[in-house]
Amino acid sequence: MRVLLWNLRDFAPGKHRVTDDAPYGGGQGMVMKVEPIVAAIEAVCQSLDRPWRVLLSPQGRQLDQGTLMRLATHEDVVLVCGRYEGVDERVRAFVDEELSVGDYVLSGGEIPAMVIIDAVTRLAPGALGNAASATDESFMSGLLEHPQYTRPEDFRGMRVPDILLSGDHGAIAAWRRREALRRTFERRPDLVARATLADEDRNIAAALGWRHPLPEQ
Ligand code: 4F9
Repeated sequence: MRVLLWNLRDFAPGKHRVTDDAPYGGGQGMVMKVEPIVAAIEAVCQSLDRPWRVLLSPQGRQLDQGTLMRLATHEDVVLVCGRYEGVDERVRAFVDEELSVGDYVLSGGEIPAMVIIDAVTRLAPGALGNAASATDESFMSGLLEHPQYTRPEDFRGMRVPDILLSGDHGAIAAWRRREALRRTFERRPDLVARATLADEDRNIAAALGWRHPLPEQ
């Protein structure tokens, strides 16, 4: 996989290579101009077969693992970085989708673009640990991770749960599943409705006192 960086200012004419301007209608801040952004998108896409163009902006749909998996299926993804004050509305006609990494203010879309690059890179076939974690992630799909421990067995009296030292792989898998469900129920009840659950998970949910409907499989 390759990551190429393009500087928007290289697509802005004039000595000062200006990429922003005052908003029509007045108001605070500056707006990213449409011509340099569209010139950049067109230049970048020219040599690509079927590029997928993404605008990073707080107005986009929020990124999730499913969206990242879909992005990973494209041969080429073009990440267009806006600014918080915003890009000219007409830019939106030149991208395929608009994505946000969350509801907070950043100074630009560059760090959100890096979030996508990192998350998509680790999905690529051949990425370190990709085969094993893909299997785990489909099993655990939509749940938080179970608690993890490594040496030492005892840190200032905080002991690793005995079950993890037992060598009983079946019991360990069951414990991990239960703890993943417990964590998700406690911390992210919003994820439960969309998670992929096994039949056994329904019993675990009942044992954990989960009183809400679980997703049908
Ligand atoms: C982009 C924030 C995507 C969150 C772009 C300022 C942004 C952003 N997700 N903030 N420009």
